[in-house]
Amino acid sequence: MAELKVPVRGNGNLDLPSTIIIGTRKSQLARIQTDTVAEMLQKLYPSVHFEIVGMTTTGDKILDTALSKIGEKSLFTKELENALERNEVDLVVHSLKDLPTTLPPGFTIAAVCKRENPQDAVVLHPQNAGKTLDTLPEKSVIGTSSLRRAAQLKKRFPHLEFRDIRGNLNTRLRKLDEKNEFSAIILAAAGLKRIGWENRISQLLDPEDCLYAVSQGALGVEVRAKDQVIMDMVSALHDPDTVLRCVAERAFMRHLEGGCSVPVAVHTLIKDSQLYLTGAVYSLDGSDCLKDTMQTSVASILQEDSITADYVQHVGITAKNIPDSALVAAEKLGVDLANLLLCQGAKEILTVARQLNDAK
Ligand code: DPM
Repeated sequence: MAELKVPVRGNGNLDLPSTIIIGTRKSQLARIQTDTVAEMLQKLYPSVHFEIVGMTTTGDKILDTALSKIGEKSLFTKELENALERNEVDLVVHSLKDLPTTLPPGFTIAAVCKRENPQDAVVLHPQNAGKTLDTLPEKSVIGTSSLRRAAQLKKRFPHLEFRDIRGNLNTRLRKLDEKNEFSAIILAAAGLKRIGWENRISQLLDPEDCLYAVSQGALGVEVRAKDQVIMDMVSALHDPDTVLRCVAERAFMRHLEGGCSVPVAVHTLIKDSQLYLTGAVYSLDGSDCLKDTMQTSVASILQEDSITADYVQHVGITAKNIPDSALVAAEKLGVDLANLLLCQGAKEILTVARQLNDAK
């Protein structure tokens, strides 16, 4: 079949590949996320044939251990990256919050799609319908294996108890509904919405109750960093505001040397060309907390002329079609806020949290 020339944003005309293979994990959420991205790409590039290949990752196999205890950072990404490296797939769709802030050499995030609501949500056991975290009885057990959620909520709702729950979204909801172990579980609203269970959300947690995880609610598309044609094609999916927020959040996390295994949380907002970043670190029980907010101008996002020609990465993200000055400002904001908290003792809080969690 003759290849059509389709204009690609910021890059003139390109010779498009005839087939693009997309790798995905096999969970229902991963598949839905991958299908969403594949559909957006198919609309942009009707002449290209998109094929989806499902794969199992280590993270899908280890179902009995809390994520924070597994140490290995690229639990859900390694097998998919191996397939990318071997050219078995050309792109991989992830929840951006599961992607480490430092990617292995040779890979980059070529698209960050418009973010869903990044807030955490409460899903109640059916017998608790109508209740909130405030009104649940003393010693009600809440399921989460996120140290970040547990730390913040223990402090804010001292009458509740927190217990690990693992497995993909389907498994967790089944564990909640079919057993009487948990009164409620905490999950990302974005995942619930994507999987069609938005109606199970009884409460969205505001920033005062629970700051969210770095990049929560955003999808990232990982590619081979040398594959400029694919990168340029996929870059059309970048949502500029989401990119800037996630660059700031990821830079904050990376500079703190945080990860899945420490309680680090954020909140970001873009208003009148100002990017606001709130970041916090917690002890495991939430009693120690360092939290601050900083802001920077990302006004240059409106000036097309500052777009660079190079494939520069910012915390693993390549966004050639977004002004580099705005990306630099967002990254610096994350680093500056991390430094501010480090000066106040963030490193000590995180070190202790890590040690206590490892010893559990
Ligand atoms: C990471 C965490 C969790 C996931 C840690 C955190 C939650 C683990 C748990 C890094 N990845 O949030 O503090 O609750 O035991 C994950 C989910 C999504 C992506 C599910 C969820 C979907 C939402 C999204 C698991 N990764 O958090 O409810 O796209 O952000």
